[in-house]
Amino acid sequence: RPIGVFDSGVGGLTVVKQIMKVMPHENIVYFGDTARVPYGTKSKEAVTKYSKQNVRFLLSKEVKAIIVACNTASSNSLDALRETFDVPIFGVVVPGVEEALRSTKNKKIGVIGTPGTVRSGAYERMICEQDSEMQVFTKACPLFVPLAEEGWTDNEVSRQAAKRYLEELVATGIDSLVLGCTHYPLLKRCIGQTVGEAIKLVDPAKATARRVMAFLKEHDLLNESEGVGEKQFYLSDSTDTFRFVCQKALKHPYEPEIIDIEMY
Ligand code: DGN
Repeated sequence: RPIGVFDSGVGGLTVVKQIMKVMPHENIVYFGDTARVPYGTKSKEAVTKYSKQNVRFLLSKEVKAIIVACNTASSNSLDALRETFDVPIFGVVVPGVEEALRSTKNKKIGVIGTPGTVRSGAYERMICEQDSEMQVFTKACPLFVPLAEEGWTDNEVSRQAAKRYLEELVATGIDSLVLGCTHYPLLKRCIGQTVGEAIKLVDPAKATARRVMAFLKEHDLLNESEGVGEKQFYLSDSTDTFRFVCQKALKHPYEPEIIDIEMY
């Protein structure tokens, strides 16, 4: 059975990339809610309603586990999803928190994400639960999502936006910066150049893939057969950005299928 992955759009492909690296034999069903993107500026209620529909769709594909490859949905809706559905569901926030705690030396962590993720306070809460001496500085960077979707990942406009968004965070003295939105790894080079080498960028996707692998192994669900796992991609609307980002993130022109998510 496949692993199900969903995001509000194409950002989750950066998580698929890490799953494919760590678990190359797994079959994956991906759903990108391109009709309703962005989630990052919507209310908790709306994000939870959409996320439930996305899970129902993935369950119709008989997935064995689900990864919420969207920080906005992970930080606002994960509890509601786990209460509603009887399938193992993984978010990206907890692995991101663990990775950030491993990375920081001076106990000052920056987190960037959508307004929805920052508003939820999920990262600060979980980081400080683990270690009350941690200082967490957050900043919503909403323009990074359309920039990534437009393919403007490293030009003068993205550099200008990065400078405006990140200047204050750099001044706080953080030594680690969590890319708390699955679109942001697409802008990693631009973000890295803006904050400088002294600040380590933390991408929760890698830790998420490792966590899911450990779970599957422990429950004898890991597909360790030979060959490359089958990948299926579904979207709720137009596919243009998907094609571009898919090529960039996965280095392969996967052909997506459009479905009506309101049916689920
Ligand atoms: N990729 C989503 C996230 O990780 O929060 C957000 C994209 C969006 O909906 N703005």
